Amino acid sequence: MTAYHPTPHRSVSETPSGAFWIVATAMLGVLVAVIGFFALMMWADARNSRDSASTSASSTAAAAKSGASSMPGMDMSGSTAASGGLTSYAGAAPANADELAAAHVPYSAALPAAPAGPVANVNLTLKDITLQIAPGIKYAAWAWAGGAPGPIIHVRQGQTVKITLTNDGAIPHSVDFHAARIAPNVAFADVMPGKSVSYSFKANDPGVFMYHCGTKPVLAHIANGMYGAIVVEPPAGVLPKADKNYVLVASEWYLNSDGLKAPAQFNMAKAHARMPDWMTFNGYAGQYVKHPLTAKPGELVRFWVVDAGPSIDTDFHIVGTVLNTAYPFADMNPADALHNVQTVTVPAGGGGVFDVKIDQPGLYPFVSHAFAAVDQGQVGLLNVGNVKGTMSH
Ligand SMILES: [Cu+2]
Repeated sequence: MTAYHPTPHRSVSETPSGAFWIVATAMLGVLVAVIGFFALMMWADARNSRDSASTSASSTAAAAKSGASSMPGMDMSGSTAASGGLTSYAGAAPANADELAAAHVPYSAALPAAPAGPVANVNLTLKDITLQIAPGIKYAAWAWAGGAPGPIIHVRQGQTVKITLTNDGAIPHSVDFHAARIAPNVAFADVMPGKSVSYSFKANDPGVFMYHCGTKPVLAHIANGMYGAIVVEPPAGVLPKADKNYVLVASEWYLNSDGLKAPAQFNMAKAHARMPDWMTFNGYAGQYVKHPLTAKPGELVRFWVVDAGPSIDTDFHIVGTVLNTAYPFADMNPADALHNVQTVTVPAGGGGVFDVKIDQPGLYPFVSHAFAAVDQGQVGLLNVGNVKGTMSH
């Protein structure tokens, strides 16, 4: 905080130099102060978004600290040649991208049933795995045994959630549940490769919550795919009964190559600069455009949305309708809900729940209306009434 000096010329004006030097050094002082100010702003807003030697050194040190310096799936070298710098690989696609999109098996967005009884046992396995994040785009992820996001977890308010986390990855990981009120230094502690850990918490707070690996550097672990959603459903009767429940986890991907031939890896410089190559719902660009979610006309469709980030908010919007009821920030108290609103922000690390009833058959895109996100893949379709065709909105 010392870089900005409000009176940079004071000491200069006190010295008995010639007028030229007084003016010249005063101007230099102002220049230094201005540069210092902007340097501070850049540091605060996008730490080390450029490939500087210090970026390289600090990133490598951070990686070394977590034992991650030589891990596949993490390019933290910071050098332009190795990491791709800030080159965008958005929109890269092989010639047969359309075929690949059609053949892709979409992540199931349907909310699974909550287990019965007082305890919900949840087993999670972390794994280094090569994923497809867009048609023909391979990414060497640190994720879950089933890919990214991790499994959708559904429990009922008041149930005890018993988490068992197994680390099948090559470096330490952990799991942080936003739905828990628990000492994080104990429950969310690092688990060594090959080891497991268990902890329990009571799901007293209803909503949809993020869970994620909280091992440092957290930005890299989340961006690599170590996130998911847990729905804590309030008791029957609190919310109107939904005919369809869909869970969407929004996230960003930062690539060090196009991922067409060899799998891309994580690019820390682009993550710091918040310049994703791809943005997705449930881990794969545009998967519900080719494979739409479905509803019948007049059904109550409930979207449980988590924005895993790591850094960019999701402005949830459904084209062609208005959100009948929104539970912003996944505050499930009906008295706090909003009605008949167009777009609601889901913050990075937060959730939101949205009810819609659509009478007219058609194809209704759901998007983050921060529209760069749509171009980068954060778009899907709700097919109401089993209509034919597709659209490219
Ligand atoms: Cu991790």
